[in-house]
Amino acid sequence: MAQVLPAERDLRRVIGDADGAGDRQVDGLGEQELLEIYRSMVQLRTYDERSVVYHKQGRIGTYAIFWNHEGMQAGAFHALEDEDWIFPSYRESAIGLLRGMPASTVLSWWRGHPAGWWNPEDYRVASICVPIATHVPHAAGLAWGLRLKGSDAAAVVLFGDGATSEGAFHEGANVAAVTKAPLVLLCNNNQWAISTPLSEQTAAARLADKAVGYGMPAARVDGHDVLAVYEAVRNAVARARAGDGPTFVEAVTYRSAPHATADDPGLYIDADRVAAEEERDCVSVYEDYLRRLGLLDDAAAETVRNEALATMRAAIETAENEPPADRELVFSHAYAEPPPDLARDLDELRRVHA
Ligand SMILES: Cc1ncc(C[n+]2csc(CCOP(=O)(O)OP(=O)(O)O)c2C)c(N)n1
Ligand SMILES: [Mg+2]
Repeated sequence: MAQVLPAERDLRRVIGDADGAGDRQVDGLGEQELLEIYRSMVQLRTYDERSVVYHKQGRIGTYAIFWNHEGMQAGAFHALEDEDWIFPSYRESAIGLLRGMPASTVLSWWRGHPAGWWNPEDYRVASICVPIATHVPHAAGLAWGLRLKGSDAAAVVLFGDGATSEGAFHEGANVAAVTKAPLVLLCNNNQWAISTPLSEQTAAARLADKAVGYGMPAARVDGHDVLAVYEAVRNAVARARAGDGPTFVEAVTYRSAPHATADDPGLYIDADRVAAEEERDCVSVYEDYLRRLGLLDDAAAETVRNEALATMRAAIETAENEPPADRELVFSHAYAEPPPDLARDLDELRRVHA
């Protein structure tokens, strides 16, 4: 049977059980805001589900699935103001959609096409980071810079449980704390780093405990509860804006999907646990909460889903209609004077494709 790990019992939640026992409401979130959060979750869910289909159809390359992480992403996003920065990992590749980035841009990124590049400043969304944790120091630096410039904007950096074992995480966390950078370090503890379970990743009882060593506070929430993530990140951002420095937020989730489309988790994952997580996924849990408040019915939910689906269908068409990329771009923009071996490789590329 699926297990609830001891470390998961004390998680902060806003949404109660299926009967509404324990439901809370978050101050400052009215009907419109609650429905906006729902639209964001459905947008992300639809992006993710369609991407798996597009991958199977050979229309995008390897794809890092984020099924059941939509709540932690949307909750964090809605806790930010428009001027705040987001540093995503590959697991949050589509978070830019919530800032108005076209879905075709993100699909192009997964197609390895230059139309998938953007200017981070246009959306306050940094490049999707694939090397584990290397964006944590970047985010700390940018946040520190915002503070030095007198801006009251903040930044949030999203990374996984595995990232907390990387040197870059520790360096970024330390610099952020010492400089009182307005940064939220948001860890998606989905309990797996590809096939490495959390128990083999760390000897710490909770990832949130790591914050103590840097002199920053931490919050630990149910990452499948979109409003619990929202509340924790909003508090952390308020603290950042007040000049009090960074906060570590551990959102405890569970990776129910393969690591990526290239992975076969059947070899290592707990199938019962996955089935239990699928039963109580973050989008359905939030839908039920909104229904209990009388804010959502079948027709409204269907309209939101259809809008998201139409966006994705148009986006894959746009991405596929991009003219083929200039192959030589791979060699551009790194060196003013390419070293001889790179120049030889470029000649070879031209010869092969002549
Ligand atoms: C610096 C670095 N080392 C190794 C890898 C290979 N790698 C890709 S994903 C991954 C696991 C990361 O796990 P976690 O941080 O928990 O993130 P999740 O995939 O669960 O979102 C590893 C080791 C990498 N991308 N970058
Ligand atoms: Mg992980």
